Amino acid sequence: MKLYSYWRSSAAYRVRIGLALKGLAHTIEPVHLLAGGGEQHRAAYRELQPQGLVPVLVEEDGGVLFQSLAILEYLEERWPQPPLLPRGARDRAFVRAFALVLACEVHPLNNLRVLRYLAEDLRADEEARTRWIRHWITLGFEACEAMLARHGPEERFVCGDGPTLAEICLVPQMYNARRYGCDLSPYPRLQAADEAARALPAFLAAAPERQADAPVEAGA
Ligand SMILES: N[C@@H](CCC(=O)N[C@@H](CS)C(=O)NCC(=O)O)C(=O)O
Repeated sequence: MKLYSYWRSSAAYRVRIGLALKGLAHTIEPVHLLAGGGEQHRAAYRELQPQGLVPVLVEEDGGVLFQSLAILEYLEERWPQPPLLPRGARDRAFVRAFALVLACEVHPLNNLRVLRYLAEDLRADEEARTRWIRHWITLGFEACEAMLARHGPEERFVCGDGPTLAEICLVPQMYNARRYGCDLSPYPRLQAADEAARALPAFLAAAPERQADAPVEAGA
C-alpha cells in the first residue's frame, strides 16, 4: 500500500498510526502542502482526492481511499486485529464520539485552507488567526476532558486497556495544540492519555518528526 502523506498533517498522522498499530506494510508518498503553492492542488493528485487534501491510501490493486476516519474504519474491517475499537457497542459509540469531536469539530477549523481563507479573504492577521485556532481547540479539549471525567487515575487509555480510534485522533490534535502554543494544563486526563499512547512503538513510528519528509530541524 502507498500512503500519500505530509509529515505535519494530523489527518495523515492518524492513518500512519492506524497502519502501524495493525502492522500493515506501506510506503509513504510525500505531498508537500506548501511547496510551489501546494502539491495537493496538482491535477494528478486531485484525480486521487477531489478535495485536494491528504491523506490518500492506494492499495496494491489500485483501490483509492481517502478521508482518514473512512480509511481507519476500512482498515478495521479488513484487518480486525488488533482492534481500533472496543468490544461493547456503547464503548464503541463513546470512542467514536470522542474521535469525532476532534476530527470533525476541532481539526477542520485549524486546517491550512481555512487559515488561508481567514488570512487572504477575511484579512485576519496572525494574532486573530492564533486566537481562532486556540478557541476551537479549547472548546474541543474541554469537551473531551469532560468525557474522561469518569476515569479513575489508574486508567491510562481513553477506553479500555489499549489505544483506540480515540488516541489515534487525540495524539495528532495534541501535537497541533502544542504547535500553536495552547495551554494544556486544564486537560490533565488528555495529557495522560496522550503520553501513554505516544510511548507505544506504533505511535512513535508515526510521529511527524520521524517522517522522511520532515525537515531536519524537526528532528527527523
Ligand atoms: N477530514 C479530512 C481532513 C483532511 C485534511 O484536512 N488534510 C489537511 C492536512 S491535515 C490538508 O490536506 N490540507 C491541505 C489544504 O488545506 O490545502 C480527513 O480526515 O482526511
